[in-house]
Amino acid sequence: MLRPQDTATRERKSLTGLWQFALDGAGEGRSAEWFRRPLTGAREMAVPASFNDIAADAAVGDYVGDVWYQTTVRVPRGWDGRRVVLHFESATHRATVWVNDAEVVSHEGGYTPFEAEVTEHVQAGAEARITVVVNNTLSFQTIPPGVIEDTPDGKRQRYWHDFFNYAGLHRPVWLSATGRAHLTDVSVVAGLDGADGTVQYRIEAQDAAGAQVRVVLRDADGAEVATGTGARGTLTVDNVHRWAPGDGYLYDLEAQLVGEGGEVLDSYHQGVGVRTVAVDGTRFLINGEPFYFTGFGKHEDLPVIGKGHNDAYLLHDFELLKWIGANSFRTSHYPYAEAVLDCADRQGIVVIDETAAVGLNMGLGGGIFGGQGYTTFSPETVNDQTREVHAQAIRELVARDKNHPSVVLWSIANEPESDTEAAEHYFKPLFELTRELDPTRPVGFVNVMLAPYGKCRVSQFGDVVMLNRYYGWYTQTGELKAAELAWEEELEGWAGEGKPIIVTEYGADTYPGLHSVPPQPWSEEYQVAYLDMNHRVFDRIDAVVGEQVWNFADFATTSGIMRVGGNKKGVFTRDRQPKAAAWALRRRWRRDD
Ligand code: GCB
Repeated sequence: MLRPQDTATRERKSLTGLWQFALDGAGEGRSAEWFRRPLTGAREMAVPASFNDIAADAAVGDYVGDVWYQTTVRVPRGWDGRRVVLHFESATHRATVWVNDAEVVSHEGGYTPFEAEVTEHVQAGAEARITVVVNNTLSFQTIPPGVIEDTPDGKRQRYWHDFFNYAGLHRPVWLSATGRAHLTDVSVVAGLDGADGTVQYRIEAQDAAGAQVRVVLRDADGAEVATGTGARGTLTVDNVHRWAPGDGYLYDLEAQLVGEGGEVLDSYHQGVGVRTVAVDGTRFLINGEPFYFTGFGKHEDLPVIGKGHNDAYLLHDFELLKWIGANSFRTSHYPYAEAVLDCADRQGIVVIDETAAVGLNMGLGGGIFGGQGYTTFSPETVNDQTREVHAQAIRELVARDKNHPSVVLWSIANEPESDTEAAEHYFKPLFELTRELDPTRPVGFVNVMLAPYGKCRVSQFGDVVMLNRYYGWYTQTGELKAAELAWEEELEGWAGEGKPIIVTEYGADTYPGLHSVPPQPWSEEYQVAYLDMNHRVFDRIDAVVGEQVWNFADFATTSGIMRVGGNKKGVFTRDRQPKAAAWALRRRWRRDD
């Protein structure tokens, strides 16, 4: 699947804006065929945005079930005879779509794109009604998992991840047009050969009998540096400008479909960063050079719009990453909007790209300790069907993000149960699948402190060890000396595995404006002292090749006695103001300043 683009042969029309929106508490909309007419009793809803926080109403905020979105779009007159596609960058967690009265597509999984060709259902120059039923229910057969419980307060969605279950149309929606003969996929794999670069490409097309593929690679100034013909091939770039952390240099690969008479039937542009990634013993290499990750686990989370994509915050967050000296982040705990990865590509920020497999661990409640009375892996809970949904989530993630130079490592799950035989059986094939889909990037998963060194049975499958640890917060709370000893001892154990270690989470909840001497948990001073302790430990262990603080910013969670207006481990507040820790990290990460 190719993202909609405006090119010499393609057009796109954005469907972002205000749509009609209705809750379907009785679950009657599908059988009553709400898609056949304007939604009755509808209110307006912004797209892109989570629907939850827009209305000041708990009935919307905590709603579980089907919600309906509807809009009308006038198909451009000039699209007569064109192939028309309706493209959703995401619908959380699943959706079915109708164009006028015709059902055109359904999709499972809240963070990857899907589309349908709708040519036969629309008419150039005429309006089309687009109706989407989005469902936010989580079960043991969804990624992430959850269960619905009936309570005196109504239907409640329970889940084992520590962020609010925002839902809706979180990302842009597009109507786009191509010719009948069109490109359907572009894959690139870059390599280095001394000072030169190589770009292997593979182009796919449909309804293109008799047509030829031509590719043109241009540098950032638009100068042609290599060309090729045929659906597959390798281009060589003399004296290549490498993509590197802090230097997001991109070439542009234009793929063209050329007809028998030499006419360009389709044209698509793909950014290409020429860089290599490898693991060598305990080192993580980018372009053959050891790389040390600094940065954060982030969230897509904002006041009012929840997980809705917002370009202004996108840029501001990247400015703050630069300000603080971060060179990387993890897309905890789901694939982020593609615009985020594009920005990382352009700015030379390194990304650990994660699936939405979070909370496959019944030892954790809402990301916090405390069993929930379920067994993680069993025929009734996380089972073979769940694994297939998980596998599909991996396929869609790799298909979507394979060409991003910023993505250097796949994380196939966050903090699953990993100390049991059942976990080993569940995960082995998923690691194999990921490697088969993308042999060019290392693969890992993020280990939880319930499966410490010596107990984990899944880390054997990873190319790197990724650890989330809260010594000095969830354990040894307020006792940083004890925490330091215990943390170092565990890390020494992992270092003996001979793989690079990235500490993908360490953090302390901090209430902004709370101060104390001596540093007490929840104060800004404690967050600084806690991070300092962690850094002393990391600096003593060579195998540690990265530190990503939990979290970049405070974020919304379900309510609970462990959460004060959400998770407060942010180094920035939810509205992106720095806590004292932000200045401390800046001093450590930006030694130039
Ligand atoms: C974790 C989870 C993360 C939580 C965090 C916390 O280990 O991966 O989703 O938010 O801990 O703050 O408890």
